Amino acid sequence: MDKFISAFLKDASAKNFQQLAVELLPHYSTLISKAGGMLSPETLSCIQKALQEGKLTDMVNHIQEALTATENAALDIAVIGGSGAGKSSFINALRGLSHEAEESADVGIVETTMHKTPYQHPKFPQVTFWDLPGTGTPNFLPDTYLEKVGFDNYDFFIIISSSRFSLNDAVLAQKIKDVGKKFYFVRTKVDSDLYNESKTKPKTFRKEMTLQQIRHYCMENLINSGVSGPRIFLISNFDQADFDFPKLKETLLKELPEHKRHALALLLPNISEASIEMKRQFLKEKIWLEALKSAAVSFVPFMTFLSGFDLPQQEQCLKDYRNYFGLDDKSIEEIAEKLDTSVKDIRGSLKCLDFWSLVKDDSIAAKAANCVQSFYAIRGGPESSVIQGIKVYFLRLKFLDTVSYDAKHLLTKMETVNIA
Ligand SMILES: Nc1nc2c(ncn2[C@@H]2O[C@H](COP(=O)(O)OP(=O)(O)OP(=O)(O)O)[C@@H](O)[C@H]2O)c(=O)[nH]1
Ligand SMILES: [Mg+2]
Repeated sequence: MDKFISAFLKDASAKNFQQLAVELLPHYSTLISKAGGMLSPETLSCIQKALQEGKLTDMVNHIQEALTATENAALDIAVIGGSGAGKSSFINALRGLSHEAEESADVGIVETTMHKTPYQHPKFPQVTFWDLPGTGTPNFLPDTYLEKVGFDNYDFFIIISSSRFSLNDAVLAQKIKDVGKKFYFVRTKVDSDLYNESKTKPKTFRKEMTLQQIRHYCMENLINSGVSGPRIFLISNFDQADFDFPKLKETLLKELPEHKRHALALLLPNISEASIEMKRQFLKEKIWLEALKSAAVSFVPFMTFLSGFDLPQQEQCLKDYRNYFGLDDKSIEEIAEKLDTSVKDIRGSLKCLDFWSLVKDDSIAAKAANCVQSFYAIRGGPESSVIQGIKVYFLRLKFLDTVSYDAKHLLTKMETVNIA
């Protein structure tokens, strides 16, 4: 059990709450991923203050508000670049779609992006990628561009190029900055630059040096066009685990408002153990917040009815986790096809599909009972909502660990096949 929550349940004295208020921030920092958590410093200090003053109803409300804001957060990502720069491929990569998938953004060698086109994420409808006409197209006029595309609708802008960035890109970046939004320069197709360089200069070719040259060239070019300290991410849309793609994702997460991080973290494809682990951490933080909320609720008279152990809700939670980690029924079929094996075979290797065996796990009830013993001591009798709340905490952790374990297991299988 999380030591903060058990300390909370053990002692309802004002002195203990004050001590926990001191420990809240250091403890929270151990729970979150390196890309940050979903509570803003303001929310954290509100929760801390409520705890310090023993105002548990306020504490519950602050946590609930943060959870609701996270759940309802919409994310709109603008992707801008010249014709053929790789905008559609970038969007498809982040949406976890192959270029041939039915819902994928058109990818082609002719100029296919003439209008602003929204692409909703197939699993997260609140997330939309906007494929915007590039700065190199005849329609581009820097002075009116942002107005025309409705800049206020986007959370951030990705400016894409597969060669050098143009003066128009630099002008646009400055205008994005002026309206108070964030932008990121993304240089695509570095895989083909490396390939070409290795073919033309087989004796002197060094991967890191070529990448350094591309970075330097893009930087210089943007600085000369008036962008100060540009940040450039070198990527291949065909390999999200390589080059600066992981760093780009981490930076986007870090720089998003806290309540929006969750949406982006969950949609990022499971391309590496590190990305599965990051997703797990975000979901674990949410489980922790829900448990802290139910622990606080249990000390507030008349609030206990809020928590309960609702089986359909737990079943839905497991389904959601499977969805987040690409282990839903449709994804399993796709994986079986990729691995050239049967769906039955894949399903047989996964532990997360058996809801009942996970729910029936006796150790969950035992752990929950153990945890709430001290709570009885203060409240003088079994408080079913507390046991249920704690059971939900253990159960969800179990779901999460099982699903992420299975996701890692399948990732290793896929990597083995790719290498073979
Ligand atoms: N090698 C390599 N090719 C890429 C990469 N990204 C895109 N491509 C290829 O570049 C071509 C153009 O990619 P798109 O994603 O259609 O580019 P776009 O910016 O959407 O193009 P328009 O819609 O015409 O403006 C396609 O053949 C892609 O397969 C990459 O990172 N590496
Ligand atoms: Mg396109």
